[in-house]
Amino acid sequence: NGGGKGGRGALIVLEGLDRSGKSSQCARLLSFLQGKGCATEGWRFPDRDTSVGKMISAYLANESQLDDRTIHLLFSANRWEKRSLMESKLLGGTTLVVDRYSYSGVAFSAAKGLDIGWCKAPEVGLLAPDLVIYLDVQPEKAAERGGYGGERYERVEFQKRVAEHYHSLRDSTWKVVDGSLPMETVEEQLRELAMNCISECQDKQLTNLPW
Ligand code: FDM
Ligand code: MG
Repeated sequence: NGGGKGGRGALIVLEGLDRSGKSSQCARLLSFLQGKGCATEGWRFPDRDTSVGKMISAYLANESQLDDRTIHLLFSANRWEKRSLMESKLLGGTTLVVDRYSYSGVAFSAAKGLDIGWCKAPEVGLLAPDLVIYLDVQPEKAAERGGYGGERYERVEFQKRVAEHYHSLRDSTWKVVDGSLPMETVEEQLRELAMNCISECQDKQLTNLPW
């Protein structure tokens, strides 16, 4: 962990709508923490490199059609296939900065009309984040940011419903950051949240998602 105390790493998740700035902020946070000498890796879900991830990627690019529940379970499986590696990294003292996690899984599928309880069920037993940073940006504003890339879900009406579901998922591990502030301001807030989280969770047990 760079601190030399031998504690575990932190599981830090960034969530938010498409074009909320998550990926840029993850990259900035990652290089900041690495620069501080903290063992840190940047992860993202979906992880499009695995065979499950390739199916997800094709679905998102509209190159394949899948039933709503089927794609939901693939997104979940894509986290499950990474769970043991995630656990060993964290226990070994590496902090993970993760771009999207189970909250995306539930919010996006629930926005299609699937039952929330059903959406949460396959996430039970995955590792619980120590900190979830939600980059809060109005769906209309996000859409203005250079537009969407043409993937499935990149439509304002849909993103509005996703935002409502994200809202209902907020719990004590969430910190909401105003993603419409200048990039440097957001970056500064994330640095502080992350540093506090890393030092606080060194001696804390890893737990599973409480769903
Ligand atoms: N997405 C992402 C889901 O629908 N479920 C999930 O479990 C995850 C992790 O995939 F629209 C959606 C959210 C987004 C799309 O994500 C691709 P990226 O961050 O744009 O690659
Ligand atoms: Mg996207």
